[in-house]
Amino acid sequence: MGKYIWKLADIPEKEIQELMKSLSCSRPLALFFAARGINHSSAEQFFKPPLQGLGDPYIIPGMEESAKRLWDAVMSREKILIHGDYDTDGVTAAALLHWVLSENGADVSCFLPDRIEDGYGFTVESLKKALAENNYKLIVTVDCGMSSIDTVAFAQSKGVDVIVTDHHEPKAAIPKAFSVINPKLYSSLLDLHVLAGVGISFKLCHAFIKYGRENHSLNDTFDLNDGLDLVALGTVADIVPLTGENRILVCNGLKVLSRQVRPGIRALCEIAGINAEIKASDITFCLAPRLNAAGRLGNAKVAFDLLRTGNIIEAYRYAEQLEGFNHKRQAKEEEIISAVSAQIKEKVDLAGNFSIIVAGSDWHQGVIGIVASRLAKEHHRPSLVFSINGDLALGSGRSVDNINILDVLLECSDLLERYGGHPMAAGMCIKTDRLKEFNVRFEAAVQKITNKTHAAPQLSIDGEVEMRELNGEFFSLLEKLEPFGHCNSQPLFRINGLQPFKIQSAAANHCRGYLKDSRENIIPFIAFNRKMNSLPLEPLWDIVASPQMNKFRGESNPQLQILDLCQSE
Ligand SMILES: [Mn+2]
Repeated sequence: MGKYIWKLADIPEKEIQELMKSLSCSRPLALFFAARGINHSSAEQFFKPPLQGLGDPYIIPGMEESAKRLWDAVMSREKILIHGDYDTDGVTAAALLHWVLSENGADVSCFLPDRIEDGYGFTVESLKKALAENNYKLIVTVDCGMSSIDTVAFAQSKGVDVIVTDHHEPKAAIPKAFSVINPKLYSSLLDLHVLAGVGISFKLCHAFIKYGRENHSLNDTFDLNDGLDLVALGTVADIVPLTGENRILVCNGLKVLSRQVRPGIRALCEIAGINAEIKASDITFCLAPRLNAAGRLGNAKVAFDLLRTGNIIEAYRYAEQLEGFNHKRQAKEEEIISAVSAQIKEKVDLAGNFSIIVAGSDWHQGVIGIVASRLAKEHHRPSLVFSINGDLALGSGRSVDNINILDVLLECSDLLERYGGHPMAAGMCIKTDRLKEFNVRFEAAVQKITNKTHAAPQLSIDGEVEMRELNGEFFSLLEKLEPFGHCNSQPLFRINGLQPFKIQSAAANHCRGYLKDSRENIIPFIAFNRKMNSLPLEPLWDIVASPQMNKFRGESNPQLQILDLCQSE
């Protein structure tokens, strides 16, 4: 077997045959659809996700009253404050709402907390800061606020209305705000649980425009669709499923983004070296890291200003600042990684342990999460990175499939000052002198949950195909299956009995070559992070691979990207 556990989608062949007939499509495409729960009736919308497919924003409770409240503020010139977050989702959510409100006559400002000074979320301290500066009468939170019970109570007691918009999991207590807009409060809105913070912000904007047209004779010249570039950015960056309404928002948003109308987007793309059509992967690997770098190493305000400005000269200045933050982020990351590697070599028994915990003095808080995520990926186990600052240590943890890190932390929660997050990612704070005991307890909790078995990572495979089934028609349709990302990964197939030839190294760590099936069909392949000497010596391989178009010097050719392989069974 290869590096991964190969997990083939288990769908009866009869169902595949029926899909092929009803969609008149090839077998690989039917496998792709079936593995992802797409059927005859949803396939058309999958290929061409229409904007009309977006639901009425008013179906989310609190939406219509909030739209009315915003218009009341516009009409009476009340000052509105948007309270966002420092990551790309929070910044784009804030920038979108700020753009829509200010273009329609609102007196609106924006506050983005500082990761180190203010910490995450809508807090009493950040609210006091904001109120000291201005006489706000209405605050809208985006991408945060769900757990800000005290802050909302404080605001309302000062006569400030708060509209909470958030997509984070609600806890037992809900803030008593003017309105709380979060589809996750309602099981009937399950379809909308996929939305990111910026997706909910878009819904509020949609409701605001709708209310304006119906009640304030707002004319039709304002086009909300021009803001879909921001929605695509935040949605892809936040790693929410690219299914349902997110697919509609991102597909259409990428088209707007690719036009690079917003000066900030234009400047950022130029600095990031993107000059073609923008794909979801460009957001993940090029745009989001630069926008996030502001909140990590500098101030998220720079990312917000970049997205807000209408001035191209200003935009280039902000983009250069982001580039600077990103370089600094990379340098800090490498610095911590090399310290961490030394620590692991010296102190961590990788074979005997089921988790990794490392700690260092004053490691940059904005970067430890990225380091934890690299460790979890490389060693495939829950990984925590602590930055020790005097008596307290702040930690960031990342987990792997099937291990809910919150469950693990709950087992040692008596040692923690506080913790929170998602099943795959969490933050925590602990007294430094308790770290040692925590290491032992955390490892024990992971051992208990995993039953002391090292599970290899899995590859979810759409099905088994013959190489000849991946024909020109299939490759020509590939683009229509995009955007690829969370919950819509690239098609992945198992293909058996292929003969490799003309294998050569590509860059330092990769290799490429050709594959031939028993009928002499030939296709090139690329295998990343595999050196030639790690390949099976046997004449025939079984592979797990993604078919893709290799774009090089203006030419586009089919190839297979091998993710895993072994000798033929
Ligand atoms: Mn978010």
